[in-house]
This record gives sequence, structure tokens and C-alpha cells, in this order.
Amino acid sequence: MQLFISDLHLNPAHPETTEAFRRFMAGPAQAADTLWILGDLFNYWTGDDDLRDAFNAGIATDIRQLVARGVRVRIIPGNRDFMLSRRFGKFTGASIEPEIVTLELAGKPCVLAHGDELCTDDEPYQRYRRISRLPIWKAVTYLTPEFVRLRIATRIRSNSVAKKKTVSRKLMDVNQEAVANLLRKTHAVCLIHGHTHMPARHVLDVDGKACERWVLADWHATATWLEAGPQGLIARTEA
Ligand SMILES: [Mn+2]
Repeated sequence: MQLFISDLHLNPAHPETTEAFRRFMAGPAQAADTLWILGDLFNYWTGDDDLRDAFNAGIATDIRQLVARGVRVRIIPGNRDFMLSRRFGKFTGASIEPEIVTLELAGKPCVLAHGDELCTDDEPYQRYRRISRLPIWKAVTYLTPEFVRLRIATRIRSNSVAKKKTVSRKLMDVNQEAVANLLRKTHAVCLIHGHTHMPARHVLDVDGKACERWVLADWHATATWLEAGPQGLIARTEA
């Protein structure tokens, strides 16, 4: 059984979400072969030296303990935590995956992503995304003192919160053509992603092929995940 979670946005300001994560890691996650974290586990991650922070180290230790129990943890970083890197992987035992991963689920070719790259209607964001993901930028980032990075991260976050209030829901959602293109390019019939905080199962037609798109839920006080087992895909929330 494989489980999928995303968009927990863990941070000390929301202990109820951290509690939900702890319950999930001590409960349902233990039964999984693989736990997929499809981005935005952390509300921000400015570099793997963030592991020095006690809160972050606590979360990383929870992951390490799950890995020690024999559960594989695979992380596709999101737009908030794309700086998650090798050191985090080494500390936790989780694998840091590329932006797009294809795999077979219940006999069907599927593709996994965080989802922000599909929001192509938001052009200013896509420009920022292209620049911030350049390897040179990562190198420069590590030469920047952590307190400066934290300040920049806070600025970017408050801009994005302000933006969510003003721009339309459509702009914040995925672009249908970008979804179809990803499914074509990867020859997948199923896409699982997070990011938009609009949990749903969508059925769509791509060149005459019936496809589905699962959007993972963002977390608050309750654990929520997608389960891929012998019965196919099932969205679950803790009782
Ligand atoms: Mn996101």
C-alpha cells in the first residue's frame, strides 16, 4: 500500500497540524510500504541548515523513525520547500525525488507532481519559479546568511497570502491544457498532485483516453491522505 500526502505547511504557529502529522506518522503511515510526500511538508524551507531548528529537527526525526520501521519515504519538494536537499534526505533516510515522477498504481501508469508547475495561468509565479529553480540560484542561496533567507521567505509568503485573497480561483488552479500535456508526455492515465488546496477527483478525457486527476487536500487539524491499495485509490481522513 502506498500513501500520498501534501500541503501540510508545518510550522510552529500551527501546533494542531503538527499534532495531526504525529498521529498520522504513528498510525496509518506505519501500515504503508511507501509514504509519498508531494510537496509543502514545511511552510518554508530555506536550506538544509534549517535542520538546526528544533521544530524542523523534530519533524525530520519523525520521518527518520518511520523509515527505520521499514517504510519507504519519497518526497517531491513543493514550492515552499523546494530547497529540501541531500542533507535532509541523508538525515531522514527519505529520498528526494525529481519534480515529476511516473509509476504504476493498481496496474495503471500514473504521474506524481507537487502541482505548482501546472498553474500556468499565473505567469508572474511561473517566472519566479523558473529563476528560483536554477542550480546557480541554489548555490547563491547557500552563500546567503540564514537570517537573510528567512526574511526573504517571510516576504514571499506574505506576498503569496495577500495574492490568494485578490486573484481569482481560476488563476490559482491548474491549467487544463498543462494537465493534458503532462499526461500525454508521460503516457499516464492518472495524475496525483497537491498545491491548489482544492481536493477532488476529476475525470477528464485526453485524446480519447479516460484519465483521472486526484488533488490532495491541505492539512489543518485532521490528517488527510490518499491511499493506493488493492482496491484502487481512496481518499481518507482520520476518524
Ligand atoms: Mn504548494
